Amino acid sequence: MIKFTVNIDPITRIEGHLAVRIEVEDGRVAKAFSSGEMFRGFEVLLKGRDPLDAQQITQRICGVCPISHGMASVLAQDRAYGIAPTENGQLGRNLIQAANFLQSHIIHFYQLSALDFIDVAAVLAYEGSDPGLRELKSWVNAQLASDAIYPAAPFLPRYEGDYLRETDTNITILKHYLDALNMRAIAHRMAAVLAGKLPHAPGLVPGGITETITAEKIASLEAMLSKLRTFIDHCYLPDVLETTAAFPQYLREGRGCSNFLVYGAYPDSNENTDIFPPGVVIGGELSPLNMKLITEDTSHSFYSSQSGLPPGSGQTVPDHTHKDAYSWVKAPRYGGNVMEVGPLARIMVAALRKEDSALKNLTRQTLARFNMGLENLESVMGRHIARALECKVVADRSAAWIERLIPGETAFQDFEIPENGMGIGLTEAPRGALGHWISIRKGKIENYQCVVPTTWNCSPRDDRGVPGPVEQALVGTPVADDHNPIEAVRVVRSFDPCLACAVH
Ligand code: NFE
Ligand code: MG
Repeated sequence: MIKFTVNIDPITRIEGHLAVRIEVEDGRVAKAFSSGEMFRGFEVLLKGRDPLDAQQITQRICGVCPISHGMASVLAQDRAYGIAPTENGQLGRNLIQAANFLQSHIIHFYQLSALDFIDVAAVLAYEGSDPGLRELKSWVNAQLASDAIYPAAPFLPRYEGDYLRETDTNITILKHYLDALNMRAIAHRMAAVLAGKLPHAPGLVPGGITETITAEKIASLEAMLSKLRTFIDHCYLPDVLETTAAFPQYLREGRGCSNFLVYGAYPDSNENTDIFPPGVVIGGELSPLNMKLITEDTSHSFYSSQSGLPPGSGQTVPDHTHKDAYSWVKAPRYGGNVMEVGPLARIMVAALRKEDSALKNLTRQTLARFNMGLENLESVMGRHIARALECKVVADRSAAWIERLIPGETAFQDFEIPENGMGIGLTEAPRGALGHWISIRKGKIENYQCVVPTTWNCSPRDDRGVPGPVEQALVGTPVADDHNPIEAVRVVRSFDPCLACAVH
């Protein structure tokens, strides 16, 4: 038997510090270990602070999904204070979250993942007149001629692989790579209209949002959303499907733990359920979410706190000497089960529900068009497709939310902070189910715990030794070359890991 071990450390083109070790036997991954390589300590530094600091401090967990943390925090505080946002406040929150969501998914495909499939070297043959591509071509040429240690970063060095051969497709997607940077700026501006600024938004507060709604703001939101929707419909979604068609083997590789967890997000008073409905899929069966089943194991994580605690009474005591530990990420489990969260989970839950939803209908149409079954989505490309489909659903729905904003009506509901209280805030970040748990005692934060999407997906082994979702997805992946594990990084990146979030 031919055996080798590869340490991919760090994995680039993700957010944060992730190392993955794979043990390959006879050409396929037999074992995988995913390690979050740093400690942040947000749960520790929140203790004893004013509860209203929480939505500001937790946004600093991440520069990619600050809005998701701000949202989970204000939702937890809404519960603790016994308040709910007004209609304008709810619509405003949805739109802020949607804008942050759209930029995250677009950036994930173009800037973080597409270069696993698209050949950036194709730009060197470009003879057309697009100014962005001409500039990129001369920049790459100049970099290659320089004596820099890493010329043409972030494009080179790279793992060599079976990149797409068609020059036209490579060029089209590289052009959209450049356009995507502009889309991110537009989405940030869109969120800033309602949230004050991005990435860390001051306007997101318990009770709603602090910005007032005006006709001028509505017009500017409409103009920006329209550009994003055009890009999603005409570039992002077609590019993902075209990449899938060129790499059909990645509709088979990278299947994960096949259990899925969704908390739900984007409540809409005109609908019977959230735009992303909540639910749990275990062994192919859909069941309602039961929050009491969530616990976090720490037997393989660098914490000496008790293992298996529910987040409401969770502890975070870092211990870099902890025996058997190999990650700063805890291992959340649902009734003891390993769960994948994120776009694929949201599609699975929506598709298995009896009730119709925009997400379910779009998924069904897309699968039928490409002659695929739901099982094909449990794969590397399936996660990219799920991300693009839900991006379209959120963008389309945002147009209706903008129309329903009422100029001049309040978007904020006043409140008082109780001496003692507790609240749970559940939402869906771009990367999956996100929960914040707050307890307040004598007007200050007594305990604050976050269980974060990448904590679920990049978790290490649990108390029973069962590997986390990314570790399971890697097992079975063919890896041909120990110096060039491109197949493995394609699997990891399909989860869009954010380790800054995961270790928080
Ligand atoms: Ni730092 Fe985040 C998202 C959250 S991931 S990006 O999406 O919450 O764990
Ligand atoms: Mg935590």
